[in-house]
Amino acid sequence: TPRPFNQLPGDWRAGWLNLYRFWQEGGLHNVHHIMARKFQQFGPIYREKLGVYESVNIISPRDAATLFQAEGTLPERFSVPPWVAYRDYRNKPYGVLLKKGEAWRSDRLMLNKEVLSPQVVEGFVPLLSEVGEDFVRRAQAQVGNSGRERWTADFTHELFRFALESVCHVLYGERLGLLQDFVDPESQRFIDAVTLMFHTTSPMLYVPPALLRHLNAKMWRDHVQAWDAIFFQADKCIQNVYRDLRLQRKSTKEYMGILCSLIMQDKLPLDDIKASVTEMMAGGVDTTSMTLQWAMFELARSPGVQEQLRAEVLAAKREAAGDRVKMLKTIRLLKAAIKETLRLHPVAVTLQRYTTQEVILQDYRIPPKTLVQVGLYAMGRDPEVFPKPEQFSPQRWLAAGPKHFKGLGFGFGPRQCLGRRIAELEMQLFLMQILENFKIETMRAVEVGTKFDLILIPDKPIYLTLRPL
Ligand code: HEM
Ligand code: 2DC
Repeated sequence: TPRPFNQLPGDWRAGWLNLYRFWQEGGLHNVHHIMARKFQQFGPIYREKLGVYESVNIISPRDAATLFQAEGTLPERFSVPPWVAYRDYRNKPYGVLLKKGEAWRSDRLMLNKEVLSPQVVEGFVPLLSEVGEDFVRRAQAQVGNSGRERWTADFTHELFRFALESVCHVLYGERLGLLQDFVDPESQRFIDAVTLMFHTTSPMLYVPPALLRHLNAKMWRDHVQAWDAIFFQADKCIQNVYRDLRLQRKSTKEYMGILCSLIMQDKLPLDDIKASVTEMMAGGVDTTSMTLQWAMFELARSPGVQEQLRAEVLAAKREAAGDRVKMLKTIRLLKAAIKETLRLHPVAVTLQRYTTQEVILQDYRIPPKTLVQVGLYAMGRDPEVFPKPEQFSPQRWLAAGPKHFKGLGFGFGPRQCLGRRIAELEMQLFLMQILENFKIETMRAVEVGTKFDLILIPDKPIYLTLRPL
C-alpha cells in the first residue's frame, strides 16, 4: 500500500528557517540549482516549505504524466503573488494567466480559437516572416557598417525588439518599426518595463506582497511602476486598433490580427480581451528572445549540428520553392533543435499544479489541493531521463524511444502556454531565415550559466557573431 504524505522526504517542517537558509545561499537567483541539489539529496520526490508556501517536487516524466493526467478540466498553477497583488491594488481585471475556474475556462476557450487553433495559426506565417526578413536585412546592414564582413554583439536587445515586433504584428496586425534605426522610446520603455517586472517579482515570490505593500518597499514600488508602464503601453496599442476598426480604417480583406478578430467576434467583454491581450504582449518579449539567444549560442558551439540544420533548411527551401508554410512542414531537425534548447534552457524553472484529487507519486499519497511542482530545469539535465544531458543533440528527439512527458517546455494540457504556437512559429521562422543567410559563431569559449530572474536567463552576456554565408 502507498506510503502516507507525512513520510515524504524533505525539510518541510521549518518553513521560515528554510527561507532564511535559502536567502543566505543566494537562493534568489539559484532556485534551479537548489532544486537540482535537493533531488540529488532526497531522490525523485521531496516536500518543501519556503516561507508560507508548501510544495511537493517531482522530476520524473512518469510522475509528471500522473500529475497532468489527473489535472481535470480546470487546471490551476501557482499564481504568482506579486502579479495578483498588483491587479488587486490597481483594480485591474485578471486575464487568463491569473483567472481561475470557469471564468478562466470560458476566456481561454475563446482565446484558443484565435491564438492556438491550426486554422488561424497558419495565417501568422506571413506576419512573422516579414519581421524575420527585416531582422535579416538589419543584420546585413550591420555587417556592411562594420567593414569587417560580420556582426558581433550581445543580441539581447536586438532580440527583445524582434520579439516585441513579432508578437505585436500578430496581436494588432500592425508594425511598430522596432527593427529600424530609430526606435520609438515608448516601445523601448515597454521592453524595459517587462524586464523590470520579472526582475522585481522574484524577490517577492516567497514574501506575502501585502507585507511589502505595507512596508512600501522599493521592490514593490518598482514592481508597480513596471506593471503601470506595461498596462499603459498595451492600452495605447489596443486603443489604436480599436479606433482604426471603428473608423473602418482597417481593410477587412486581409488578416487583421488577434485583437481585431476577438473584438469582431464580440463574445468576450472588451475588458477581458484587453486583460489577456496585455498579458500576451508582455509574455511575448523575454520568453522567445531568450530562447532564441540560447538556441543561437548552442548552434554556435556545435558547428556540426548547425551545418545539419542549414542543410535541412536549404533543402526545404528548394523543395517548397520558398513557400514558408510548406517549408515549416519539413524542418523536423530544426523543430527538434528548439525542443533541445528548451530542455537545457527552459523559460520556466518548474511547472505547477494544485491536485484536485488524491494522486500517488513515487508510491506516496498526495492529498487534494497540494501544490505539486515538476522540476523542469532539473529534469532536462537528469542523466536518467536524458543520457549525456550536457550534450546539445537535437537528434535525440528524433531517435526511437519514449518521449512521453519529456518535452514540457510550454507546459501541458488545457492550461499550457497560450502563446505556444506564436512562439514556436516565430522561433522556427527566425532560425530558418538566420541559417539561410548567416553562419552563427561565438568568439570565445565562455561558459555561460543560468540565472533565475523569475524566468531563467543567461548569467552573463552572450556574444555572438553573424557572418554572411
Ligand atoms: C503560460 C512557457 C512564450 C503567453 C506558460 C507556461 C509555460 C510557458 C511553461 C505555463 C504552462 C502550464 O502551466 O502548463 C513559454 C515559453 C515561451 C512562451 C517557453 C517561449 C519560448 C509565450 C508567448 C506568449 C505567452 C509568446 C504570448 C503570446 C502565455 C500565457 C500563459 C502562458 C498567457 C498563461 C496561460 C493560462 O494560464 O491559461 N508559458 N511561453 N507565452 N504563456 Fe507562455
Ligand atoms: C516562476 O516558483 C517560479 O510564460 C515560481 O509568458 C513558479 C512559477 C509560476 C508561473 C510561471 C513562473 C514560475 C515563470 C514565468 C511563467 C509563469 C507562468 C507564465 C509565465 C512561465 C515558474 C510566462 C513567462 C508568461 C508571462 C506572462 C506575463 C508577463 C503577463
